[in-house]
Amino acid sequence: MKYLLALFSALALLHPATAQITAPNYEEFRLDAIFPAGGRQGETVVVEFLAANNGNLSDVRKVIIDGSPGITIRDVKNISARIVQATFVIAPDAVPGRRCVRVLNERSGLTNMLYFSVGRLPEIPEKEPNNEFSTAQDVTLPIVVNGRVDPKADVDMFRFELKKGQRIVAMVMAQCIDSHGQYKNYGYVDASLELIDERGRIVAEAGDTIGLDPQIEFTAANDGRFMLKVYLEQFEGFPQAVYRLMIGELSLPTSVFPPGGQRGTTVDVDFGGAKQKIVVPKDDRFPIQFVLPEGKNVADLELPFVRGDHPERLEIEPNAQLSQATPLTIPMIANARIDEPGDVDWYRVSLTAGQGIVLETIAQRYLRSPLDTRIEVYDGTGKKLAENDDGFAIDYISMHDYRLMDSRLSFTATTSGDYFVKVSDQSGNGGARAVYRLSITSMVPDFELFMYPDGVPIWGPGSTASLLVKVSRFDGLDGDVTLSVEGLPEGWIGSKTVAMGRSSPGIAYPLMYHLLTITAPPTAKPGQAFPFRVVGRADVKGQTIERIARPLTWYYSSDTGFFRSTPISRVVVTRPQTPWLSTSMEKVSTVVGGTFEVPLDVHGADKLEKLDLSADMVMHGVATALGIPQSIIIKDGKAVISVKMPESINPGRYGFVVALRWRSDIRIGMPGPSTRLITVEVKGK
Ligand SMILES: [Ca+2]
Ligand SMILES: [Ca+2]
Ligand SMILES: [Ca+2]
Ligand SMILES: [Ca+2]
Repeated sequence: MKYLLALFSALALLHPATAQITAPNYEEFRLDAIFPAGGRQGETVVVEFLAANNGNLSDVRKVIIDGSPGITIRDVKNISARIVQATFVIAPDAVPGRRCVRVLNERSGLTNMLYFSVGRLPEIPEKEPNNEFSTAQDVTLPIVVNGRVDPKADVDMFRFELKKGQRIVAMVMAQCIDSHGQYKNYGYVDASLELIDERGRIVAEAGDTIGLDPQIEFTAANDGRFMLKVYLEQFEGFPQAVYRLMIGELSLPTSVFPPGGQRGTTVDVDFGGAKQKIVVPKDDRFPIQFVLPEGKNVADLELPFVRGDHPERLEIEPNAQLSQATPLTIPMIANARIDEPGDVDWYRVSLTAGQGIVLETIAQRYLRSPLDTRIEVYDGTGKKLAENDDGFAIDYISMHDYRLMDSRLSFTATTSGDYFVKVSDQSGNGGARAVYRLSITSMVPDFELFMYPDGVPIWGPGSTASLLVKVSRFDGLDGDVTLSVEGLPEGWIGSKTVAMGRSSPGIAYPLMYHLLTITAPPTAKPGQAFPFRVVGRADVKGQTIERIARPLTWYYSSDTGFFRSTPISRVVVTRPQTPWLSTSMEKVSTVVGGTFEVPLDVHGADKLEKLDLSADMVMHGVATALGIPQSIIIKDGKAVISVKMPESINPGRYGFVVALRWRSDIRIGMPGPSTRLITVEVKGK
């Protein structure tokens, strides 16, 4: 294989004019694992970043951390093109909990984020070999062991002494920190845990206690030596199978209630019996924060806590009957729990004739609650008026912070009076972790934006890259949404586009996905990174409403990838890799099914005679190419591509780009190198 590759490279050098130019490979900036995935306050840890199999993080510049301060990074270096090493100096007062970390390099730009957790308990790395009873690693409790189940048949054993009556907890943290990298379970690490006594008997075991993560509680009946064994289903270890194993005489709260709070308030919460206050920042738009219980001998398991914008309340149990309904006012968020499988919760709200409301649950999304909620609305006589099970359409990025079994329901009262809302569960789950948040708000047209990737690579100074924006419209937002890239430094150019709504003629189904572009000035330097934001604006009843797109980071998985919300999007300059394009065209007019030509300047292609190019526009679904890629002749650095509008397109305004042949799929946020966004006005025939 190596020989063949070398042969092809040699041929390419011999015949540059006919060589196939391949656009940058977007998987190059995919980061699959970080090891260890955490470290203790006050300690210095050497951390390794592992890129995808065909990843390339050459000429690493730095590691970027978003989140609480307290980690200083030094000695960032490439071990290989795929592996980067850095030293994390964790301050003694570093806020415990997770941060988002990424690798910035000159080859592929900025990676997706992975989590690195700052802990309070002693930590050690696992020491192989530890696969047998005889080679088990001795540990002193409490401890967090940073381990990896690799290679394939790897198991990891840890040995410790317990006294009679001593009660310990043990938990593998893997899924809860997004440890992933294989080709099943959406890529998650699915670990199992066994506690074995001196005689080799399994005295406790766990598989999927919290999501896919196993947790054991055990009280020793006698003094003795015990062994904890970490292994993966079917013993299929892999290099990205990173975990944090926590063991000790610890309290381990696995739920927090309420599971969220209003921005700008301090919330009294209960961590499995322990009271605490949680501060919810006023202006941070990120939808969640991760919270940790305080105190001595408390485990380092962070729990998601959702931020809201409305007054909050707790459900009042008992509320399993309509007559016991917890009263709600509008707007409000109720925090509640399905205490035992089959529990239902009733709420009451007073509405006037014609008043419209939106009811929505957050359970699986963000909170990772095991519930599959259902919302029903009843009148005072007990007659059902409306219901919703799963309220969110599934598409490629919608499952970005867990599954979509949460409910959403718009309802308009026909007569004035009390209405009753019933929330139930269809998963058969219940208990402390079976939490949800029910919001009730007035029905007004609105929209929500997501953008990805959150690290947009500019493949060389002066060039342009594309990014993707998703527009979700709610409750009758029929007007256009203008989308623009904002916050770039002087000299950089962000594009604008219009997402047409139903109020535009002929638009029965507004397009959900749209392209935008960012162009770097020629003076930009490889390794530079700048934050930016994508802003959407729409007119609602004479008022402009503005929404900022939520950046999503991309992890690979078994099918198309999965996403996480991240706090910030950045554009990053890399070294030039391939020829790149620009155009003098900003706007063009045509008719449905019409063709037109786009003049192109081809840069950095001195000896090339041809280049494979395509015109890309996000149509329905996720298809982007307007026709198949074309092999275009280059003359004196100029080229012309012919673009045909589909016969199926609705008249209106669209944005498209001409790009080097896409190496991969727009679904997973693969941007340019492309021209800047060109607006095409398509008229009816
Ligand atoms: Ca191991
Ligand atoms: Ca091992
Ligand atoms: Ca309840
Ligand atoms: Ca549901």
